[in-house]
Amino acid sequence: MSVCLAVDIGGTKIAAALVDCATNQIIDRHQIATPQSQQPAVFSAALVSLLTPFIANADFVAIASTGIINNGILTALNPANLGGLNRFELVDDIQRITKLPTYAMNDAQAAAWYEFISLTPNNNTHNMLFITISTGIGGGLVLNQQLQTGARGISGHIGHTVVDANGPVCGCGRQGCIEKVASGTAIGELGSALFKRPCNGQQVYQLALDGNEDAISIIHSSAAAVAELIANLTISLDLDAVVIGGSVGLAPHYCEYIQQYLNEKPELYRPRIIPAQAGGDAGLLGAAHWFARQESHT
Ligand code: BMX
Ligand code: ZN
Repeated sequence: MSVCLAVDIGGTKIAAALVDCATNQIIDRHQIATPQSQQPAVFSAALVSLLTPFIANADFVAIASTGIINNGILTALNPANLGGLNRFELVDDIQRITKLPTYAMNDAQAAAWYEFISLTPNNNTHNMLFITISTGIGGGLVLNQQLQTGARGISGHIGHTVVDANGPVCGCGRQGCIEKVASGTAIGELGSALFKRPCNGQQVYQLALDGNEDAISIIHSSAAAVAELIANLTISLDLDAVVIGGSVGLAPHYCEYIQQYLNEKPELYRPRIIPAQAGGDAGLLGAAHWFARQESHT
C-alpha cells in the first residue's frame, strides 16, 4: 500500500493529510493557519512542525499550493494572499524536511483534477472548470478530459481576469481583477469600508446570513461577478460543467446565487453548476491522486 503525505497550502490555512493511494481515503489530517510573514524561513518552520509527525508513515509527498508552481518553485501572482511572501523553493524545502520524493502543483488545478475524476463516469463531461472562491479566486481547467497545468504552471489563473477596468488595483498589479472584487478577502475589504470597522469575509458572510441588507448586496455582487466569469469562459471554452469550491463558494446559498445570475443568461452560457464534492479536501486528494500516478512509474 502506497501512502501519500498530501499538503494543501492556501492563503488562510495549510492542511496536511496521509492519503491511502489505493482507496483515495484520508487516514489522518491536521491543519494550521498560514503564517503571515514575507520571510521564507518563517514559512519553512511552520511546515516543519506540521509535517514532521506524518513523515514516518508516508512514501512520497504531493503538494497542492496557492501560487504559480513552476519547476517546484512557488511564485505568488498575488503576494498579498500569502502574507507578502512572493517566492518560495517549495519542493526543495519540503524534500529537505521529509527526505521523501516530493511533487507540487497549483491548489485549484489539484482540486479540479479530483472533482473531475469524482464526476460520475460516462457523464460525457469533456470540458470542466473548477473555481475556488476563498482567500483568492483560483481555477483549474480540464479540457478534453485532460487537466491543463500549462507550460509555466499558469493555466487556470482565472482570478486575475478583469471584471471592472476601473476597479481597485489587485496584488498582481492589474486593475479590477475578479479576485480583487469578489474573493473572500474582497468581501472582507468591502464590508470593512461599508461598516467602518475591520471585518473579514466570514464575518460579512455571517451578517448576510443574519439578514443585513448591505452584507447581502456584497455577497450578491460577488456571486454575480463569478456568474459573468463563468458565462465568459463557457462561451470561450465550451464548458459542460463548472464545479464551485472554497470557503465562500461552499458557504450557504452562494452556489444558488451563482445559478440565479446565470439563469438570466441565454442557455448557451449556462453550464451545469456543481458544488465541490470533496469540499475542502479536493486539493489534498487531487494532488495525492495526480502524483500517485507519477510515483507508480518511478
Ligand atoms: C490566487 C493565486 C492562485 C490561487 C488562488 C486561490 C497566489 C498566492 N495565489 O489567485 O495561485 O490558486 O489565489 O488561492 O498568487 P487560495 O489561497 O484562496 O486557495
Ligand atoms: Zn490580479
